[in-house]
Amino acid sequence: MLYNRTKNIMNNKIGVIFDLDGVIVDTAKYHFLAWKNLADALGFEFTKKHNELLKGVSRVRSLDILLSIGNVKLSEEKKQEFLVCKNKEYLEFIKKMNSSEILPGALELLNTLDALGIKYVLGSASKNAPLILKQVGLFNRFAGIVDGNSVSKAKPDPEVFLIGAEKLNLQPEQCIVFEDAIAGIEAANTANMISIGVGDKETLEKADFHFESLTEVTANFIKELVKRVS
Ligand code: B16
Ligand code: MG
Repeated sequence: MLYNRTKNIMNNKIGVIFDLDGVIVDTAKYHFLAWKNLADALGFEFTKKHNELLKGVSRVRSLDILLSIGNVKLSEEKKQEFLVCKNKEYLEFIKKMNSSEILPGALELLNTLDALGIKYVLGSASKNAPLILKQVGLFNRFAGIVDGNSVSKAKPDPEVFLIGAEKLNLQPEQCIVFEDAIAGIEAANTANMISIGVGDKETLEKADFHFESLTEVTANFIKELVKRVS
């Protein structure tokens, strides 16, 4: 009884928007392998450090960054060809994913939010987000999905998160965003949402709160945020 009351009280006050890559799963390693193959074919080195620049960035923008690293200029037609080719290769890795690839603490946090009656949606730059969520068995857990297909402007533009707030039926100030990329934290801050950085503290210094991993996020922390928003 008390549980249900708490659930109802909290339900409408706050909502959560999760980034996908780097927060729920680590697909960056598969992006890296596919981009590296492309760089190899074009004859230049692409390192894991370079790959950091592509985190949270759209596919098209990622290719531009990659080409600038190799100082390679391509026609629009050739770029389209390479984008299709890279994604095909990336999908080969994605099709082999399963629930063992859910990042530590993610499932527990979703369970905590469910128990508190707090709704959550996805806010990812990836056009493959629905497939990835299906692969790891989380697709049906989210109240909505905003992905690279739903937006016209990529992070750091706040569009992806503002659409997320609409799906949650909440004002931006009532939303909290979990993000691993600088561009995503900037997008959340511009949207006037509570930004929570997951990963390297120095990289995510502009986040309102920071955790090394989702395993550190407690139910009490979420309850405090609910109070703060109220
Ligand atoms: P796709 P996120 C982002 O996912 C990745 O971090 C970024 O590296 C990738 O380029 C982007 O998705 C687009 O992905 O090629 O699958 O459309 O962190 O926003 O969940
Ligand atoms: Mg990310």
